[in-house]
Amino acid sequence: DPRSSASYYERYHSLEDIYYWINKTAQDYPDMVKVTLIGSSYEKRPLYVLKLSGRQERAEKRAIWIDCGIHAREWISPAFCLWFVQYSLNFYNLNNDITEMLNSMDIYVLPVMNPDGYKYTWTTNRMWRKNRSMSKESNCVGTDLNRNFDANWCTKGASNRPCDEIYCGQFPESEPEAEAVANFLRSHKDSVKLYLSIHSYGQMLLFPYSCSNEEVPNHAELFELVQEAAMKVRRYYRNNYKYGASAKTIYLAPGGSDDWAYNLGIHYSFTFELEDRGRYGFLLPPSLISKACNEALLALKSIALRVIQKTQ
Ligand code: PAY
Ligand code: ZN
Repeated sequence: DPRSSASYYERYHSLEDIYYWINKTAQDYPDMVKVTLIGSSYEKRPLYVLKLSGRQERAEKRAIWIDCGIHAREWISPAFCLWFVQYSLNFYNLNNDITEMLNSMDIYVLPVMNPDGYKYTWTTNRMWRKNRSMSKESNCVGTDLNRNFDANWCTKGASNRPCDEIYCGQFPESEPEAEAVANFLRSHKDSVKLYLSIHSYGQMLLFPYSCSNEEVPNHAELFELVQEAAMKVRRYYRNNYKYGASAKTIYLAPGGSDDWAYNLGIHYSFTFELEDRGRYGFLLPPSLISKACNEALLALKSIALRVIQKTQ
């Protein structure tokens, strides 16, 4: 089985391969993985979420949400979700951090939030960012799913022009992919304590707000979490990640999923920008996947274990 070889995770995979992988992973780990359909894309492709659970059953279990592939061209992002799932399943009961994570929290993983766009980057345009929805007023295709959430929707940092890369869509959650994620989180908001959205590139650990220059009430706490995670990445992988509130660290990005999740009440909400810093940008070569994933995994574990302590 090619999936059990490490090199499977050191390559990028087509959407069809990823659907196959989801199915096979669930079959191979029936006691730890459940697959749920949370909706479908504009072009009617399924949006599957894997729920990872340790074997310790608890009545009221907290949860982590991780989405990958909100932007089509950021291929390292779905690659990270696959890497993370495989690592968690392989090292449960072998690695202390993973064991503690999975015994304390269920982990929901959406490997490809924008399957239509991802497919399009494999077939037609490698640099596509948005989804593939048609608008009535224009011949241009696609809405930026990270501008389509209801958080200062379509203000400065987003565009109301369908031809733009940061087009916010017709109204908040106009896109089925954003709506599916928002519906899932609304119905799980009491259990989900940590929200994580994986992007590239830039090497940054970001937290709300993206949609305004205001500080969130627990700014200092979130800052400490990303600072500690970045310090570990620097120490173990000799790589520098910037960290801080999104609007001030990168730019204003209203309508993002991280801010929306925060305002819903998930007060540990983060966006990771994985490798690199621009040498290859979105075209990160497969030989660099493993380092990019390992350092992001270290940051994730650092933050998740702290959140487990804090939400005890
Ligand atoms: O905090 O929501 C956030 C991050 C904002 C991202 C965005 O949606 O614009 C940042 C960009 C991204 O990953 O999409 C950064 C990349 C390099 C880009 O395309 O500009
Ligand atoms: Zn992105």
